[in-house]
Order: sequence, then structure tokens, then C-alpha cells
Amino acid sequence: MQRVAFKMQLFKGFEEEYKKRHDEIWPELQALLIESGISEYSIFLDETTNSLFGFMKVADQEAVDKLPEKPVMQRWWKYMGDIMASNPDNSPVSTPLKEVFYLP
Ligand code: RM4
Repeated sequence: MQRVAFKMQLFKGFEEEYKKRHDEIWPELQALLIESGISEYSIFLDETTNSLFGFMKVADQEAVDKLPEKPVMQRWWKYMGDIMASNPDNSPVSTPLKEVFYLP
């Protein structure tokens, strides 16, 4: 089981909207993430910079690597693209974070 952390960037003024969209996450997207072996997926907001800190446990890296090909994932990224920094393919701009401490 891998533990993965990354940063994304939310646009100013969309803090409530970002939370609302995740409170109402599409059931088919949630199912896809779970089927792909993701657990403990958490996203925290740094309200001073609007930076988003993501964390997840990954049981199957190959399945996670295939997520960008999935139509539901692509639709979600397009839907989120108006409120967060995104790449030309609509995926969020995501910076991997290096682990420097772990207390299991
Ligand atoms: C985020 C972003 C991520 C996605 C989560 C569920 O805002 O789109 O890529 O995994 O939502």
C-alpha cells in the first residue's frame, strides 16, 4: 500500500463551491476511485494560499495510472476546471509531495 500526497491549486473565491462539489461527489466517480484501489482519500484546503493538499492510500498503482483515460474522470476534471488550476487536458495541475516523516 503506497501513501501518496500532492498539491493542487484552487482559485480564490471558490472555497465553498469546491467543498460543495465534493460533498456532492458523483456516485459513479466515487465508485471508480474505490474500484481503483484508492482509500483514505482526503483533500485539505490551506485558506491562506488556496492551495489544496491531497492524500490517498493506493493499493493498485496501475489502476490509478489508468484513471485519466476514464470518461467519468475526464468529465469531472472538465467540471472542476472552472474553479481550479488545470492543464490543457483539464486534469488538475498537481505537484507531488515528498514524504519527510511518517508515524504509522
Ligand atoms: C479534485 C480533483 C482530483 C479528484 C478529486 C476527487 O478536485 O479533480 O483530481 O481526484 O477532485
